Amino acid sequence: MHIGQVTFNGAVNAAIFENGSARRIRGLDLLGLLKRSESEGVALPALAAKLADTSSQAVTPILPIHPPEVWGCGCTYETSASFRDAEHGTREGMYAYVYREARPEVFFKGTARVCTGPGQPIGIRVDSQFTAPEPELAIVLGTGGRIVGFTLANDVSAWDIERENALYLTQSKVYNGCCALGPVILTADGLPDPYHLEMTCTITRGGKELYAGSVSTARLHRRLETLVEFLTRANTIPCGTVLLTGTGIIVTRESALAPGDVVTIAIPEIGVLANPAAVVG
Ligand code: DO4
Ligand code: MG
Repeated sequence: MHIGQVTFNGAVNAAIFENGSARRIRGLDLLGLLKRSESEGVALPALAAKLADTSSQAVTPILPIHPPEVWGCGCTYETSASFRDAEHGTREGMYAYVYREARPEVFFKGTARVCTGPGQPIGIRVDSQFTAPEPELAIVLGTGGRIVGFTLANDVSAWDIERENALYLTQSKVYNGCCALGPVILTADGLPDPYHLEMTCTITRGGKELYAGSVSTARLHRRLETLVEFLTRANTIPCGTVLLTGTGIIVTRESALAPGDVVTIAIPEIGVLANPAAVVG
């Protein structure tokens, strides 16, 4: 099932998305629906089906969940690790180390405050000359790290700030509009095999394609359960936390984001997430 959120009369409502339209779940946003499914012990798709309107409306999806926390994983694809070691000229293959070793890179990406939904602007920091999209499969987690669904994410990052010094990672990763999510969440029962998904990413400028890339999640070097296990080790995450699983698509220097560029990320089973870029001061 595809679920997400819509706005109706100024309120955010959870909704089921099917055949291009949405059936609203009145009085609950997606986080509220997820918490209620846990407290009632009912599976999320079953509760959504029970509470949704019978009639559907042609409304566009917004941010599919307002996550209390968003975390990111890094160097989970070889392309991300080797690019970063080469780009940063690391002495000891710092990123290769993280790719190889049992403990993955896990970093705090922010809260709903920095998240943006389909069609909404993603941020280019005013002090960055090389901001890049990082298209990623994202997991929506329930209490205790249970995987309840999947969505698309753009872990927008100021690569020049990250490259200047590893200790600047937080500033390269966390700022206004740094995380796009959506367009909807595919519930876990609808995706028994998340390791064979084809993801594509394009950047267009003035209507012309500037960059196109793709990756299969078959190249993901970690099990999703392993990423969740490290995230939740000695770290009690709240229900509705979103975990970004790392990028396998590395854009070129020529494709550094400029205001007005549109980044489009797609996985057919989940949907298409498109966002224009804008400078954030
Ligand atoms: O430390 C670098 C971050 C890596 C990352 O975000 C990724 O591989 O997706
Ligand atoms: Mg990333």
